[in-house]
Amino acid sequence: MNEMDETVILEKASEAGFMINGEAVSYLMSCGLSVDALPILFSGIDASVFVIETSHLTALVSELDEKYKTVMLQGCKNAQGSEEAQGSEETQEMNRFVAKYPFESNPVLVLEDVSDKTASIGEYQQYVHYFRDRYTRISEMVRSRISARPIESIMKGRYVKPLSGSGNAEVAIIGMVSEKSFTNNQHIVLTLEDPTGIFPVLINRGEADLIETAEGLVLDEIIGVSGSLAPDGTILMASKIIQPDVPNNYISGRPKSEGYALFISDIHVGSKEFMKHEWETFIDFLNGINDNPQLRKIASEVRYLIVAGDVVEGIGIYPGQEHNLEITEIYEQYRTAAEYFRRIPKNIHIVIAPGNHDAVRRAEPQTTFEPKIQEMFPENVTFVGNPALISLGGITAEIYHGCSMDDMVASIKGVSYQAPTTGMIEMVKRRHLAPTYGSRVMISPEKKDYMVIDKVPDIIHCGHVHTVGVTNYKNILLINSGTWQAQTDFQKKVNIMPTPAKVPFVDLHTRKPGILDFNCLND
Ligand code: D5M
Ligand code: FE
Ligand code: ZN
Repeated sequence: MNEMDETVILEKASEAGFMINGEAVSYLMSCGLSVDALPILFSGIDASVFVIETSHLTALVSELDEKYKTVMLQGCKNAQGSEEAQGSEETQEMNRFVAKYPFESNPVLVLEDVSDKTASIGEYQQYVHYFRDRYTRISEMVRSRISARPIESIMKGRYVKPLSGSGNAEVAIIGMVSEKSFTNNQHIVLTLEDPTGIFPVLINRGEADLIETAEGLVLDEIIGVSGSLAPDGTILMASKIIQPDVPNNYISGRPKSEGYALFISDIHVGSKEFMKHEWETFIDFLNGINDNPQLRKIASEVRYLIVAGDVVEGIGIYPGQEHNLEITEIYEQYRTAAEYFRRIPKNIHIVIAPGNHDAVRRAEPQTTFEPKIQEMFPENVTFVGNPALISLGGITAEIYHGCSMDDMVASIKGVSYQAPTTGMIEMVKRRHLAPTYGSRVMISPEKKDYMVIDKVPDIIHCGHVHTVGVTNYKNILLINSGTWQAQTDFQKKVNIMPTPAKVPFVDLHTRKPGILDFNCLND
């Protein structure tokens, strides 16, 4: 566990998109919080704040003190040894554990999911359809953020001649970044493409801000560029780059709800590194078996458990995996996982989506589990594909396992495995869960692009990178739910440090997030 020091505070503030002044840093160091509390704390600060001052923090810290600090630290204390304490007040209270919300009061509506509709045949026409759909939907979002009047299509742009004497009139084009390169003089040249053609854009090396933005662009994302045409009309000299993103003042119309939703992923049942003991402590917690009254109260009010993929370790996922398997048969892995899920209280509505270790097609969007697997699980489970947009009694959540994070860590400065919400912010900026086609993520060109973030959800939930992170970005709660698998040899080699056995949750009434920690060092 990291020590709370100045560097960590600055780092976490920056991950949350803020700067922080010296006084506020000293204040935080004096509060005795756990490092895990920082992202939650910063998620409560309004996005319009630029530099965090002490005054932004005091109320949030006192709230956190009562509500989340202890919860985060004590998730691991289960009621082991309570047999000796038979008859004690605590045991009696535990025996009275009653779930507050019956299953019928915890509806899940699947708003979008490819599972029943996959029609990909991988032919050229299919690619054309796929990219046209992506372009049409995202370019609309860009259009609404662009101040200059965009040229209707790139094809027409070729015939726009700068008026003589007013060569710097502002024009704009919207297109997909199909190439990006540095010239010998360190300018950046982008090729933008729309359904009608391509057009080059020059970003002058003298414009430091623009260069930084352009460096962060990834292939196949859709942007708008405004600027002036070069005198011969063949290239656009950029003065502004516009990503679709979400408006700064975005406020969702989501209704107030109540109870709790819990978010997990990457359980990896069947792996030798699967943390059985911590996982069982979590299942006990859900059943009210825990010696912390605050946790028992939360458990009694849990309505939803969302699982974002990698339910099992799978087989044949990477070379040499057989040495890491405790259960070597895929259906046996699912039977074991299903047994665990049968021990979860029946009132909790569970939603399960697949990940890259699960036994579904590898290409994204991934369809859901075959009936043979679904039948093993209890009736309070709803299966969806990856990604899927669901509504939890009115609060919308986009679930995506998160394989595109591997691409983003590799290609975008500032995106790291240790701070998984940094990658999720990049998804929102591009309004796309996996912008780059044909890189590490295998994408199947469906007629519709299911990875476009069309309606802005209240919550985006990813997994895959095995680290926990919670951030508020423009009123969207970004959650990465970590893992239940200890560090593997592969992860050791590439220096990935997982943060296992932690469960992010959202209080659906206050919409505030928290993290439960089931690491049981002393049990
Ligand atoms: O992914 C678990 C973690 O390992 C996640 O942080 C990504 C990382 N990972 C997985 N495969 C690769 C490759 N091929 N290169 C780099 N990093 C990788 P999981 O899906 O559970 O295996
Ligand atoms: Fe995983
Ligand atoms: Zn994964």
